[in-house]
Amino acid sequence: MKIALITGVTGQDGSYLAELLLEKDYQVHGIIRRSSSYNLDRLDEIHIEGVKKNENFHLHYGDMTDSMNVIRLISETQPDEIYNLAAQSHVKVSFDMPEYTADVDGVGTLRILEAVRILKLSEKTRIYQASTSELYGKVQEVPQSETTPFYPRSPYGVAKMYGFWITKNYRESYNMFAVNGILFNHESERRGEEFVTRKITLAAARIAYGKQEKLYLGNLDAKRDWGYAKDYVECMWLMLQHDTPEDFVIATGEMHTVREFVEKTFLEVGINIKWEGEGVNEIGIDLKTGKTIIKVEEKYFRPAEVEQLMGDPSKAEDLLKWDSKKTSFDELIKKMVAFDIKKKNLEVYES
Ligand code: NAP
Ligand code: F7E
Repeated sequence: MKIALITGVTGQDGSYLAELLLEKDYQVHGIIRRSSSYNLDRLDEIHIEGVKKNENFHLHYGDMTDSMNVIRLISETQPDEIYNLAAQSHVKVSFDMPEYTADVDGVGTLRILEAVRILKLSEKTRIYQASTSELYGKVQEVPQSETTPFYPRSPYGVAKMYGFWITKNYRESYNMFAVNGILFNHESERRGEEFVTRKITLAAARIAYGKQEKLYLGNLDAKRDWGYAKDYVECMWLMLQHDTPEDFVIATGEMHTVREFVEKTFLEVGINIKWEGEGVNEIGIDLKTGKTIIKVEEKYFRPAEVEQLMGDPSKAEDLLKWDSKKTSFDELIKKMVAFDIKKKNLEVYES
């Protein structure tokens, strides 16, 4: 039985990855943070504290800022594979908490790599580092591939840039199987509610059921390459099964605006949006009722924006036989909206 250690197991990707690895008969160890409120909801399929247990799934308290804890957990679990998914992953928040973001997302990666080296596990343990399309930031070419130069635009992007290079450096210096997955935006029913896609699908469900008046958004013209998280975690696993340690771009190769995401999502709940005005004065009107249901709010703008991202997934398609077209943009929206309506996450909500 293979042993995997997942940092960030309570996150969107960590929870899907844990399920995938359990299906593949792994012993899965996940690191969770101590929290005063329950933070294991995304693990409900495989674990409910004190209620439901999977004998191959083990949770341990830890934190990426605590080197001794990281070393002890790796020593105790002796993993064949480590998936380093833990991060302060919100780009806008990284402008408010740049030092913490650097510590967790940048130096945190070093802590994992150095622990593996100190414990003399370099030959046994393969490491996946959750790198990101935010490395491309102010894009230097379109689409972005493994050879496109980086130009990060946020403390998050810069911290992840350190994570990317230190992973590559340990691979080259110590011959470790340590790889970067340069993943473009990927979303799902489990996406954090403060990311734009989930904020929109939840708001559409609530507005359609009369539980919310308006949705406040930032830059409607930002363009992203949005995929489905469940498809992307499969690729993380494939990268660690590959013969040689290599970095891969994971993306759909399609780009859409936030505005388009809004329009399609609201259509899914039967609302046609008409746009009026410009910039911060732009509003989205429900064509049928004439009510303003979308407003632009400056507080959601970022000090430096990543205007567009679109990846070229050909290397992963060729070498890993990964299917970048498995879930389409429209299917992704349908899944998220259906979940948010069914979940009836529809308690009265003030933005
Ligand atoms: P997420 O939902 O925000 O999950 C982040 C995870 O990291 C959570 O489990 C969180 O724990 C944990 N975490 C945060 N700070 C930590 C700390 N100091 N010590 C230990 N754990 C900590 O993120 P995601 O969307 O699943 O993304 C997974 C990884 O891929 C992240 O590294 C992200 O930066 C990267 N990435 C994501 C995307 C995307 O589009 N989703 C694209 C490219 C790269 P709590 O639950 O306790 O907060
Ligand atoms: O923003 C714009 C915003 O926060 C997408 C993380 O998983 O993917 C994610 O980072 C776009 C940006 O994701 C709102 O300005 C407009 O241009 O959903 P997001 P992100 O910043 O792209 C990358 C690949 C990661 O690695 C990150 O970890 O949407 N936008 N209005 C808004 N964004 C938010 N959050 N909220 C708004 O109201």
